[in-house]
Amino acid sequence: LQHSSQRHSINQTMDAIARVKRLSIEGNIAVGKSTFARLLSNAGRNWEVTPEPVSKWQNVEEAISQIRQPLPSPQQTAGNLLQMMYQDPKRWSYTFQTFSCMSRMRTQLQPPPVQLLQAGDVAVQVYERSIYSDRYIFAQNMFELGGINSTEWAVYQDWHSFLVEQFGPKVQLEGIIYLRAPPQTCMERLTRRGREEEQGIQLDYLETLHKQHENWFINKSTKVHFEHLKNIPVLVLDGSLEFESDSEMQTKFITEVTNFLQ
Ligand code: DCP
Repeated sequence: LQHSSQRHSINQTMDAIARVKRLSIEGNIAVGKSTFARLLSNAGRNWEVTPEPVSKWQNVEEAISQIRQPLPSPQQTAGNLLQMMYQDPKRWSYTFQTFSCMSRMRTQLQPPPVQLLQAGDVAVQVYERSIYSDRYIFAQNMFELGGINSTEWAVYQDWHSFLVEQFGPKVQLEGIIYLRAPPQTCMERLTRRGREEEQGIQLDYLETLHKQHENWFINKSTKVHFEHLKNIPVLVLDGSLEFESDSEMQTKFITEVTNFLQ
């Protein structure tokens, strides 16, 4: 009996997954992904936005203790991994990329909320970034810059591919929205928002990340390893526009995303 009810719930989950379209919003640091995600959360009642778990990376201990028992060694405090990575990239980039991808996998594996599935024929789940940009934008960039060495890169790619293959459709995306803007614009926004850990970031770092985005989404020269990503639809939007206080532009963006989903 337990077996058949388990099977029933797996079938329900798989059915639910099939009825949800999953999109990720991609773009350089500080381009405005969170603002855009908030905008999309108002696009329809069957849209759900999952914010990026940045705060978890800023306080690793708290993030972990919410999931399981406190860390085994009380004398040592697990700290602000985002800050550690920017202060000492060679020491901490691999650890950071492991933890950020893990926290995102955990989020992407959550089943879609029930109300989302009841609300309409097509439910839309929007993520800020994805386990794919973690790998093909950030980790790859850090490897190319020398913050991740070739052994760490091999290990990262191995577990990443293994987990994506194991989780299958649950972690797949149906489309990508690329908020595209010049690195200089992102630099200005980054300085304006003043997230403490990021204050040492230089324009040339944003330029390398911009190149990674362009290689994947525009030039299509990034080698991706998963079938579902090879021809994934990409909607490119002009992220340099200041849409936060422009309702006409917001409507235009929402229409573009809605059409993209058809
Ligand atoms: N980061 C990283 N590696 C990853 C993911 C993120 O180094 N795999 C870093 C870059 C930023 C911080 O984490 O310092 C958050 O990055 P995002 O660009 O994802 O988020 P933002 O808050 O900058 O997005 P936006 O301002 O566009 O909403």
